[in-house]
Amino acid sequence: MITAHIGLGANLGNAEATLRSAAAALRALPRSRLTGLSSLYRSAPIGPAGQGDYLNAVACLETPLPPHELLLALQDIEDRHGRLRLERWGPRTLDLDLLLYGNDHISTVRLTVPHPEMTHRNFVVIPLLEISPAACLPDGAPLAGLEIAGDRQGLAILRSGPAWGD
Ligand code: A4P
Ligand code: MG
Repeated sequence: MITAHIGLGANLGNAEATLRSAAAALRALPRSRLTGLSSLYRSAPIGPAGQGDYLNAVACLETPLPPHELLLALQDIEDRHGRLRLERWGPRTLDLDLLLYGNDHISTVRLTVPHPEMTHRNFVVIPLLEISPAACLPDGAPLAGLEIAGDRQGLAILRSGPAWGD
């Protein structure tokens, strides 16, 4: 089993309902176990101007799925939530990013892990640290040591607590 961290993001339609449904789909992945789900955050959009705020969360999954199979499973969940790939960094109904896959470095045409943008994004690093405070990059650097880990600009907790039952 490998511990994988997955970033969830949405900024179109009923983003909260989409992320709840995506979390349920992650929970249902074969032979895998969802061991952590961060609070639900509202975040200011990064990318093209004119798009609405995002909702973001991070999930932790124990899984035997190899990384490219996990990516396919994530893309299948995106597709089932009406994901349209239109514009890089543009608005989307659901975006699932494979952030960390154990301590692996992966660099293929289809998959780059750690996700190349993650260390610049407070809406990834802060939720990830909420569920995995000791998380490190493959080179051993603790995520908690990143400057962005202390930068809550543009970020607010919308629903806290396990599974957003608040
Ligand atoms: N791919 C490579 N590595 C990965 C990985 N680690 N995880 C490939 C997931 N996919 C990965 O992705 C394009 C291709 O990336 C895939 O086919 C896969 O083979 P995509 O999701 O279709 O395209 P994208 O999301 O438009 O591009 P990208 O670069 O993944 O964008 P990001 O980084 O996901 O950014 N602002 C806020 N506040 N919150 C957000 O969540 N998200 C984005 C999207 C922009 N601004 C945001 C947010
Ligand atoms: Mg993506």
